[in-house]
Amino acid sequence: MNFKEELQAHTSEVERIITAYLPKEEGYQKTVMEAMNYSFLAGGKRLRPMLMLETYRLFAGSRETSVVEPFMAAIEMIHTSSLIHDDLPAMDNDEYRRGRKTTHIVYGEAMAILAGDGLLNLAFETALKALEQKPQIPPLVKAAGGSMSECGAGNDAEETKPDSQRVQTALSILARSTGIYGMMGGQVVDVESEGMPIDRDRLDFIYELKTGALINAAMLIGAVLGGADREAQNRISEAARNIGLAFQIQDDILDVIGDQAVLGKPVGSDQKNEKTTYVTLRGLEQSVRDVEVFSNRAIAVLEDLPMKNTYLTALVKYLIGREK
Ligand code: GRG
Repeated sequence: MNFKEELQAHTSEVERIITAYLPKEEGYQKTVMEAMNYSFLAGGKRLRPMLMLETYRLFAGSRETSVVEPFMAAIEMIHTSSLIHDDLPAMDNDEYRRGRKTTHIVYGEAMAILAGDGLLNLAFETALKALEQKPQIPPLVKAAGGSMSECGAGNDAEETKPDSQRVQTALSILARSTGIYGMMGGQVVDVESEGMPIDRDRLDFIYELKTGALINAAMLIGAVLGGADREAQNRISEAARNIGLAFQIQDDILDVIGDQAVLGKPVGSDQKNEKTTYVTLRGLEQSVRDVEVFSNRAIAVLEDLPMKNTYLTALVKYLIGREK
């Protein structure tokens, strides 16, 4: 299988997992469920749940995935919720997303606001389902030591402990990364920075929160649920920070030189909204180099870990030249 085929197979696997948590379109409030499902099912790369699953596998190996699955759906719901709100007239005012008319164009503004709210809340309802999974006994996986070593193996107390503590940690990462200290906080500064020049510090702050926080949450939750120890979690965060920056800079680049038919959303949105981006601040060529630098830093961190997931590393490499 070449990488494109592998990516397709992994995307299908993620789709199968996350769509199982969507609401049935029924009851008096059926319209909002339709609007939520419309946006969620429009496609998208499913990058965040994929990063979560593959980081989980990096530490958990081939152990079953039921504990991470509700979190995969939850993070994609939060991401989709943010896209719906980001496209609203009060924000970027965009008409196309994921190759379709945006939610407010199809369902009206009020229903789009409610669909975003609905997905955000459903995300936490869904993540909580991880507590209903039968307890697993994932061993702690250490970052250091040269080989994959397990703490707690042979220790009765650790062996019988449900992973509810890891789920609790994962829930708190998800909540904090979504709100004012994470994605939403970044969006606030982004909105306030429109129409004025900003420096690199402020731009990096926006990127690390607006885009980076959910990417970090995805990988860190995968690591926590997979049983990574604190040192390994820190290294995953370092990799995720670089992936998040590279991903947003590539988003800036594609907004200038991308193809709307491939992207599924309009190009030129940043210019329309008078946004400072990496491209306006550092130029196109330097931005392309920046994507490579940040991605290579992330790859180096992943390759330095004693445990390996070759697909995860290949995915980060692939993202450098992504066209959508
Ligand atoms: C939902 C709590 C809450 C707040 C919303 C509007 C908003 C606050 C935040 C916007 C955040 C945002 C849109 C950041 C940009 C991140 C980004 C690069 C999105 C594109 O992600 P892709 O390329 O999209 O992964 P697909 O469609 O492939 O999933």
